[in-house]
Amino acid sequence: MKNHNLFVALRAAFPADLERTAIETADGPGAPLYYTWRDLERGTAMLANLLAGLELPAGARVAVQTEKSVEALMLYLAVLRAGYVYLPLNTAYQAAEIEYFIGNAEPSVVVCARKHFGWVSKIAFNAGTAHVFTLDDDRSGSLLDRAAMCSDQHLPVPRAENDLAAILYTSGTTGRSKGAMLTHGNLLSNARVLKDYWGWRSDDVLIHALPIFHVHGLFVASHGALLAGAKMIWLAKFDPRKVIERLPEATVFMGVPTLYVRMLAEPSLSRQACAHMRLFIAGSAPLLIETFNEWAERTGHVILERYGMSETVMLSSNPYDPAQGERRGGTVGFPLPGVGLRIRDDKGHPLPAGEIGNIEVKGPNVFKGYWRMPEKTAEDFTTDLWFKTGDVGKVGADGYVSIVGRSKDLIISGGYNVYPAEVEDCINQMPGVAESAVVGVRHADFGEAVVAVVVPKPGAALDGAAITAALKSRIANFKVPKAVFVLADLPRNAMGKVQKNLLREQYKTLFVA
Ligand code: MLC
Ligand code: AMP
Repeated sequence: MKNHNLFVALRAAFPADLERTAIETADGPGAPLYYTWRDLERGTAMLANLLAGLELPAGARVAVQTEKSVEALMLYLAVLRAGYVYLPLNTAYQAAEIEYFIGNAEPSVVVCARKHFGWVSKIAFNAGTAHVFTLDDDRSGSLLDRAAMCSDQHLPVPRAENDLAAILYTSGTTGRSKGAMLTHGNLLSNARVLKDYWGWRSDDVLIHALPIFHVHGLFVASHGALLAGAKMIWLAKFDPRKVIERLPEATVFMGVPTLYVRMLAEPSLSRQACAHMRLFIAGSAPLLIETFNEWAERTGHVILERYGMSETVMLSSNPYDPAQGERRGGTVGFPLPGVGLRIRDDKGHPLPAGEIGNIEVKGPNVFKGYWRMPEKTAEDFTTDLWFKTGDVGKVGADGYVSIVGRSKDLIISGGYNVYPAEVEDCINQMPGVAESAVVGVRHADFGEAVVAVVVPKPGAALDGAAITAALKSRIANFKVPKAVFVLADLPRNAMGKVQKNLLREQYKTLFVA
């Protein structure tokens, strides 16, 4: 029987000459470091053997919160190779958030930074995790120490297309995060479609400057390069100057809009610097038309914008091949081959071309459901099994998809999702707080920024700076409001509902010139 393990397909795409460089580090301890394809083969085999030796139960989750490193990428590949389920966690998550994820996912293995071992292991052992390893970005820690003693020969464990490969937590409208269950088939089908659609080649060089705990950096970028047998220039932390310096050696770059905004602010960004590049791709948040136009003027390259989600990987893309159409700013292009995308009104009735409604999708890329949340899963699918994205948009008569808003109460700041309900819950638990409202407002750098309005209880004195400081220890830093206002009350309509649109209007120029 065919082995549908995603690792098998990625491994099959390695070049014949395993001594070629697969990844070159551009920053971090010891840079530049050169990892060959053989290093990836051997390193993932040793890590997979380490996992295999732990005799974990079938379907065991391996939760990972570490700094970005090539070894961390190898760990992801090793989890696939060993047939377990990878669960990446944003490094910004604080103890209470990690406690929820570990409690909810019940991983058998947790890997964390050495400096966090104390509190992470306590949470993990309390939740029943059997093994906690450490991994730092300088290749130290117990994970690699143990893997060094394992064999570098390993046969990828057989997996079916429908077997789980990863769980990605995405915030929920009610404040509780949901684990999106992605299968080997979801990830591989999407990676193959993107390889063809974007014309990936073995002589491509990708500048990888995104975090590897979300869909964009972990799947879209890494799978793209690996499936093409193409080299990556690896930045652990995005630095616009460093990226621009390396463009003359590269052919592909991927980023959230904030990365493009920051590169445009660098005088060194020029046509000449980009002359060797084949493709610039943007996604995860709306790319402003101003950024799209300015980029074309400064570099001579038209950014290709695409659209996706944790639950679905990539859904639509502007064309790469000019014969299929232009790359149109303000749109996310066409549904990818094999992806069904339709627009429905709130009652579920189909809408004609050009009309705005809810975006629903179907395809081999669409996830299996939310981890241990069957009711939530059922709610988010239509009766004919299309997934309700929570995005609002239209499909033009010429087939281009545009996203015009969201029906979900979501803020996207610098490519990270923030659900207002989660931040409000946290603020409302603080002493002296009667209630709060959190909204997203335009931000020149992050696209949107989180702003909170807080109402004190009668007689209580609240201080915005103290609220910010308290939030920093409880939620990831990108969720912490960039401004906190203390007001006597919140604007409400006749029904008593908080009018967030009025707050957005009031603060709309806070972070833009
Ligand atoms: C950092 N900060 C942010 C932030 N990132 N604030 C709001 N939104 C963000 N995204 C704040 C920190 O809280 C900190 O504040 C200060 O900025 C410096 O932190 P830093 O870590 O040094 O920031 P920096 O390196 O500049 O990070 C900015 C960034 C990063 C844009 C490089 O946010 C990033 O890598 N974003 C990419 C996210 C991504 O990969 N998304 C893909 C999701 S997948 P203070 O006050 O503590 O000093 C998905 C599906 C799809 O959506 O379609 O792809
Ligand atoms: P996440 O939950 O992090 O996977 O975020 C997915 C959400 O990001 C989508 O539902 C969209 O709202 C948004 N998104 C992704 N790509 C784009 C894009 N190109 N334009 C607008 N929004 C996008």
